Amino acid sequence: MKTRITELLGIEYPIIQGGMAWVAEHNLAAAVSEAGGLGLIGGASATADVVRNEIRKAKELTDKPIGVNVMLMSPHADEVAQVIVEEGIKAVTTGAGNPEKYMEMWKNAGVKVMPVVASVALAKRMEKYGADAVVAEGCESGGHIGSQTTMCLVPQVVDAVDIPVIAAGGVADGRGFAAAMMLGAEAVQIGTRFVASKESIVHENYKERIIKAKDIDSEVTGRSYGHPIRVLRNKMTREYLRMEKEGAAFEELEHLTLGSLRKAVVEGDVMNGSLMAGQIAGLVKEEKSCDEIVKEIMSQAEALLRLK
Ligand code: TUI
Repeated sequence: MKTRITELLGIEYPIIQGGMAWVAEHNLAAAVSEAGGLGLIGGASATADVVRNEIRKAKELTDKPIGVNVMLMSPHADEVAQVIVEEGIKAVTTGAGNPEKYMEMWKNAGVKVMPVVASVALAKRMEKYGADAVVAEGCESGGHIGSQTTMCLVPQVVDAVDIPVIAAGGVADGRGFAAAMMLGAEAVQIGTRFVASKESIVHENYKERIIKAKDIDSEVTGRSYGHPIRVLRNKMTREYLRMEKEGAAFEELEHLTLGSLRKAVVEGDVMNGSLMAGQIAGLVKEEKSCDEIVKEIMSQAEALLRLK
């Protein structure tokens, strides 16, 4: 399937992997790229050296294009932005902020820039500053989220900009992919389904929580301080939401979640860890390889879109 995104990135299928903190490392990125999508290394809060190392390891596993996600709230964002240029990365997504200050450097280096946006206003601004595409991410997504749903956000962003739009949030199969195309998107970004993939290095306990998740199993913590994060419900979220309701101070809440994503991903602590996942976790029923996931989504979507 050809769209402006497959042309822009030189990939076979318009499927982009989310740049998930701790999860989007070299094995996953290489597997998604090998499957014909665009795999990404998630910069998260890692240092420039760690990101550089991940990029190099991914390149040992695949000759296909890989991208990097820059988490703009990271204290290391400036150096990671630089590493992208130094390592010859050709595609970047950004999250949790406004990447304006890096745009000129990336554009001059021939990097395709695809900021994640959660509003029409930011999408328009990104287009004005030279973005090649935008990822319109609805609040069904896991992790740090905006307030608008994918169904409402995507068509409004499509109408507001001329650059191609990638839909994110709530997509995990061919039906979600086809629906995103109907809304005017030219690719999808998928996170949760890849967290539970065979190549994902996430602890088996975390994958099992995704696979066993029901439709209503995610919660949003941190709304009161303007940092809403979607995770699967557990002991930590119950405690967090109770404290949040009682008006706990930001520092107290921060203390509760300190290192909690690492706990979930590395240690498999499903009681106290941050099990970041989108609402679509309820649809993920099996651990499959990235290649199986991409092929299954594409064949289901192509049948629905009557391309065959
Ligand atoms: O960034 C994400 N998802 C993430 S980042 C993350 S790691 C993290 N850890 C602790 C605290 C915060 C983050 C986990 N999940 N998705 C992309 C995304 N970007 N969603 C929403 C936004 C966004 C929101 C507001 C982007 C820009 C924005 O406004 C910027 C502005 O200046 O107007």
